[in-house]
Amino acid sequence: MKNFKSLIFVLTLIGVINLSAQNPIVRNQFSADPTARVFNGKLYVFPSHDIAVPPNTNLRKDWFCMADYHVFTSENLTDWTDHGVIVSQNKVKWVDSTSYSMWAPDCIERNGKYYFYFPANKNIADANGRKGFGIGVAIADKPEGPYFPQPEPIKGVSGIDPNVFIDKDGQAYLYWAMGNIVVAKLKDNMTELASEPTIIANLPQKGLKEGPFLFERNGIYYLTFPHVENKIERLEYAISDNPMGPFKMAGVVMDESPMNCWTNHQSFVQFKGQWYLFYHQNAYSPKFDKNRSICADSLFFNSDGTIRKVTPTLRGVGLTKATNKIKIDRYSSKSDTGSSGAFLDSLNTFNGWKTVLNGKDAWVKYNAVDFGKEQLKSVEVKAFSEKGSSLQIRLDNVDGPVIVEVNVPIGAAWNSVEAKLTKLLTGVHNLVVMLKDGNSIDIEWIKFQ
Ligand code: FUB
Repeated sequence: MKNFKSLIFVLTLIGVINLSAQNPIVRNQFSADPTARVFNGKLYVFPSHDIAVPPNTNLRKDWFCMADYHVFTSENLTDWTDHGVIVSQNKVKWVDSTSYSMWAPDCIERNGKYYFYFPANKNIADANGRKGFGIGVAIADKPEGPYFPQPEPIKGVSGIDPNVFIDKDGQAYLYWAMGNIVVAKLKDNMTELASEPTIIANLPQKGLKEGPFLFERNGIYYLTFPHVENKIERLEYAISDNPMGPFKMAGVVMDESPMNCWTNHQSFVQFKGQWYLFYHQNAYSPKFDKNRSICADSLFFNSDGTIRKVTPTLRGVGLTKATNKIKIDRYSSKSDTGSSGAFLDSLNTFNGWKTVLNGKDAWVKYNAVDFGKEQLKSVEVKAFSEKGSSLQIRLDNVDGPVIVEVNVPIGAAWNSVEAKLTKLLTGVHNLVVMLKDGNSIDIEWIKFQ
């Protein structure tokens, strides 16, 4: 037991520990600006890492504070592993290690090497006397690292939010943001520009644009970027038949954040046949939108190649194992009245949420629960109900068959209640958790065995 505890401690220290599925994906630290890539059949996410402003610094309390980068992986979009820090501000020669300015990164593979691109404030002025943001490259033999940063940032580039695209003919392009979106060709060594930077034309002129991410599908080059059309950023895209343009505006991929997060930042990836949009919101920090959390949702194209707008979900992507503690507060849908989610502890939001069902027929629906091959026989529910109450779990939808009724005894303390299923379950199912009578119930999780 002691050895097991030390193993968990060590794994936590180096960051190799499984995280949960659902949105947000990363549940023990802030994460933002996710770039998702598929390397060797595995999904890798390279986000930036928001932290609280360290004490005894002169840093702005109302601004981004970012000192390093982690990488996260998943083979099934359900289980995620944090591989720990790959690049940090105090290990890069050219970076001002007091600036906490490691903003949105990217990573790409070329000829068996992995190139990690990141912006940060420079500690030395360039030939024109400018410090500001440079973009650096760190190189690794494996996507998890170790990454070795180049001693200098890329010459001729000042700006943020690097994104690299390699076309079918092998030509690599670097995109970045500096008020406008800029593109230049990269040399084969991936660390030097091969052409003069060009501002991409025909994009909206009014309102900030940043965070370019370019991908190609069926011969269409999609240049996607956050843009402030109104008050905060939304995700937009333009299309072209050439990675350098000219581009034509094509629409909105995601509207402004319902949580009022000022920024958003996107990447698009196809994994095991399905397209996904990775983005961020401020789910764990509703009052301070510079502490963000990455999310993923499925993405679909129309037959003419245009992108269908994505609505952010709590449920996210990937199957949830029935034998795990299922946080149904990450529901797929809910009744119009009587159902809500709330933080378990608003002072420690990483503890997550609970579901509150209050009012006759209040329900939440939770999709894609994997009961596996073993026949599961019972459910355990962590809940409380001050007046005592009971809930039903139904299959598929609100009118679907009841698979179990759970009585939650009177009491204001969290309780674990078990009940037998009316039928043995295997395979993947959508579940509806519904209040049977009118007394309110708070639910932390449900779990099958
Ligand atoms: O994370 C810092 C900055 O906020 C990024 O570089 C921008 O894209 C925005 O998300």
